[in-house]
Amino acid sequence: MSMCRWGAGAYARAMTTASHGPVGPVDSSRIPRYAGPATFARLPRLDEVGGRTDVAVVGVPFDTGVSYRPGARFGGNAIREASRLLRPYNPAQDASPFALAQVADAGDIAVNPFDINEAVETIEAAADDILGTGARMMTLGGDHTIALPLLRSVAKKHGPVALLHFDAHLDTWDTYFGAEYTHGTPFRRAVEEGILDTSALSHVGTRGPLYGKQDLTDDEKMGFGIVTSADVYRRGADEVADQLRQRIGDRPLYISIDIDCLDPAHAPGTGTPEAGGMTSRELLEILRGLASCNLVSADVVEVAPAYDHAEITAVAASHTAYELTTIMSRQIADARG
Ligand SMILES: [Mn+2]
Repeated sequence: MSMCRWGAGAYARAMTTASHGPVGPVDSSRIPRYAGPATFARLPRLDEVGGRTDVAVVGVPFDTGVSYRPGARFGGNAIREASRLLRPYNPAQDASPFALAQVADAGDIAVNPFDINEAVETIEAAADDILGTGARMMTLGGDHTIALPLLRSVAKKHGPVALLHFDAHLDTWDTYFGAEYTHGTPFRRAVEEGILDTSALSHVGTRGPLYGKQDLTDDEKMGFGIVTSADVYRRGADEVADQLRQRIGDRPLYISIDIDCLDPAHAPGTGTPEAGGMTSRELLEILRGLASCNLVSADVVEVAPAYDHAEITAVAASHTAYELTTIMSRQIADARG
């Protein structure tokens, strides 16, 4: 029988697998990167690894919580498409993340685009299912509303978690137009619900005009420290990472990355851009400096591909998710000894 050289069968056979080890990405020396379905980093789907994985890459196509430009519902698949370029060895962390642990693409959580409350409930329930299998989550948004149900689920498992929030904005506002659940309010809700460890909360990359000084006062009362994008520029990524690491210690850590933490030059494809942001190099270097932290799950949100150019934003987001996945894979491998 002649071997089929195309289609799903050929694609599955080209997945790199160490004997009894994790199923890795499709081998790009056999099937070019631009061919075949765009799972994250060309990794297997969850069903192709028997429904069990150490790190689940999950999309949440939801952007009903945005206050300005919509479009982040398409972010997850734009990141997956850009992630075709990711290669299996990460020299910056001296690790092969997809060989150290099983990483699989768990597809998207299907949420109601017309009912935010129901969407938030659906995301929490789906996250409970995934975390319940023992997997860590690498979530691709979606707008920032989704961080609240993800944090609820993570806190059920780990207790209140330390939070590192990379964003141009505080996202600790109270309500918009009377709505409690929006992309500008998830972390105030999370503090109110007691699911964050308020001794280890930081915003990174903050900048831009606010409604008033009270925004900062309120935010500080909730326990947040702020590393502005100017701080990152002046002090450098290493010093910032050192300071963050000291604040976090060995607490279970959740990292939430709004891609608008980057300057619009590095991430034009987003809903609420602000001038004067970090470079993608600074963001990646800070993350690498946090490799020893106990990262239990993470998200990358607010990629809105309709405003992107040449996949600039989606490429930055895919590399960001890659660094986060590498941190988790290394820790999983270390814990196994
Ligand atoms: Mn945000």
